[in-house]
Amino acid sequence: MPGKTRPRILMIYTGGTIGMKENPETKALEPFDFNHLIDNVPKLKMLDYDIQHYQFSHPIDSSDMNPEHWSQIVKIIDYNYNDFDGFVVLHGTDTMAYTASALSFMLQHLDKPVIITGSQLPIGEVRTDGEENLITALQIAASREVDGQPTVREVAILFENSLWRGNRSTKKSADNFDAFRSNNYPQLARVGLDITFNKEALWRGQSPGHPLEVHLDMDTNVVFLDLFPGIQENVVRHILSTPGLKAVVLKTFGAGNAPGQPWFSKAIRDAINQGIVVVNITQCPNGEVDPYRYMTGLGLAQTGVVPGHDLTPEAAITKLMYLLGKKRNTDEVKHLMQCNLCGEMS
Ligand code: ASN
Repeated sequence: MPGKTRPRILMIYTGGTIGMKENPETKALEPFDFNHLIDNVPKLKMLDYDIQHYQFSHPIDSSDMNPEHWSQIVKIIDYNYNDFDGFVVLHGTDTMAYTASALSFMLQHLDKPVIITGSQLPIGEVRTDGEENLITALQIAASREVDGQPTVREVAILFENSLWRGNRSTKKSADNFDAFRSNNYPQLARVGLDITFNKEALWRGQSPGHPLEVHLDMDTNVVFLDLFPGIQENVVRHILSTPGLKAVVLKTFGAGNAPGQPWFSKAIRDAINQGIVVVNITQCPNGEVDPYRYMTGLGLAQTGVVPGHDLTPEAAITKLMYLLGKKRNTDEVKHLMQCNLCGEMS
């Protein structure tokens, strides 16, 4: 029974730099198979865990990740849920924060750890960060409270010295080992000589004991509209009239402000009148949308734009895919975008 015996962990290998090798001709890094990865981490045997693994038949660079891959990961976790204490997903860093956010919505009532990790240098390189990340991720996935319950009961990203909530994380560096950050939420754990959990920050579900509920359909009729000074009406109108478009994440200035020109408000109002959900998040890495602070933000709220508070871009877009995939109507989507479903917003 999970919780009493040797920790049973399922590793899911999707690809990413951690398992890559250099192509001898092009010298570019390419995904490689799982055995190569495992052979390079002999220390795994020092962990007294029962570790099983599952690998994507074609490991990918995470730039190729898409909602079908997310569904595949969710199905594997669902199928093995009762047989394992925790799950470690090995994943490329480029879209890791999107996958972490998506999985947090697709795995409702999760009460086991799903720890996503990867690396900046391939596991075969002398200075790799992959070995340490993998071992720490496994230790976190195996960690239990005194009552035998898992310490982490959510989707989280382990990278370098920190454990972050998955749906609060963003990739912050293309070359530092310390590559992730959560700008609006504290670390879930600090990794130093010990792994010190921040107990108050860890997610504890609103309905403990509720069975896991998985959602596989993500609706991808969504888009980011990133504002900049000088953005043109024809560009905005073109994006908003994309056939089949159902929702837009509007990335605005500062506390949620947008140009006050009448053409802009009209373009947004026309989209909303056609049933498109428009969610306002800030371009600033830290802080949140406050639609009442400036006239330029209030104007947007008055056209019916939904404040996205302190959602990350990754969480905002995947939450919309999830809610639209559940066939929620427009009013429900607007309402739920402002509710905290699994720790994604303050
Ligand atoms: N391009 C790689 C990926 O996302 C980057 C990495 O894993 N560090 O798969």
